[in-house]
Amino acid sequence: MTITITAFERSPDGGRGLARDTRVRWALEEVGQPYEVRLVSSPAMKGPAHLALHPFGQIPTYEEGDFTLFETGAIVFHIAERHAGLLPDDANARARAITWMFAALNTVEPQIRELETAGLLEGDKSWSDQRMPLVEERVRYRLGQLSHRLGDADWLDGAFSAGDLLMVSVLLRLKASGILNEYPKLSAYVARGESRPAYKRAFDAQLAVYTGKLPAR
Ligand code: GTB
Repeated sequence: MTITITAFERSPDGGRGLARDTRVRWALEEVGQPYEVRLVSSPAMKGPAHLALHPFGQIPTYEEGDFTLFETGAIVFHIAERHAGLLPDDANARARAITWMFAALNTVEPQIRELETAGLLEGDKSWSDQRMPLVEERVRYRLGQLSHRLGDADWLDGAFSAGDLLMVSVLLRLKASGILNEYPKLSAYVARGESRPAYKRAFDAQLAVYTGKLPAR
C-alpha cells in the first residue's frame, strides 16, 4: 500500500528541514519505506479536503489506503511500530525509547518553540527585552538537564531509536539561535543524527521541493 504524506508547498523555512514533514520523511527513510508526498498550499491546508485528514489544518499527515493519521509523534510512532529499525525489541527498552519520544515533544520542544515565538513573533514588543532572557534561561535549563543525561553516549538509550529521531529533530530548531553550541555534547548528538544517511535523504527530499532538483537515490 502506498504511503502518502503531506508537506508545505512553500515552507516558511525555505527548505532548512525544520517543518515537521522532515521528521516523518526521516522515519520512513530509516525503516526503508518508500513514500509519496502531496504538497499543500496554505489555503488548501484550511480547506475541507485537508481538514478531513487533519482537524487543525496542518502538515504533516499520513495516508496508507483508507488509513489516515495526523500528529507527527503519532505518525513516527506508527511507522516505528510497523517496521523494524526505530524501536528495540525488548519490551522495557521499547518503553524507554517511547518515553524519549514523548520527552522530546512534551518536555523539550515547548521551551524551544517558546524561544522561536519570543524572537520571531514578539521581538518587536515593548516587553520583549525583559522576556527574552527568561525564555532563554528556560531553554538552557532543559538543555543542561538533557546534556547531563546524554553524557558521553551516542544516543539517549542504547541504539538509535525513534526517541533520538524526535529529540534531534527538536534540537535542530535551535541551530539558528546559537544556543546549542553552548552544549558540545548536544551539538555532537545533533551532528550524529544529521550524519545518518536516512536523515540526509529526508533532508535532501524536502529541500528538492525548493530547488526543484530531485535527490539522487
Ligand atoms: N503538533 C503538530 C504535529 O506535531 O504534527 C503540529 C503540526 C504543525 O505545527 N504543523 C505546521 C503547520 O502546518 C508545520 S510544521 N503550520 C501551518 C498552520 O498551522 O497553519 C511547524 C513549523 C513550521 C515552520 C517552521 N519554520 O519555518 O522554520 C518550522 C516548523
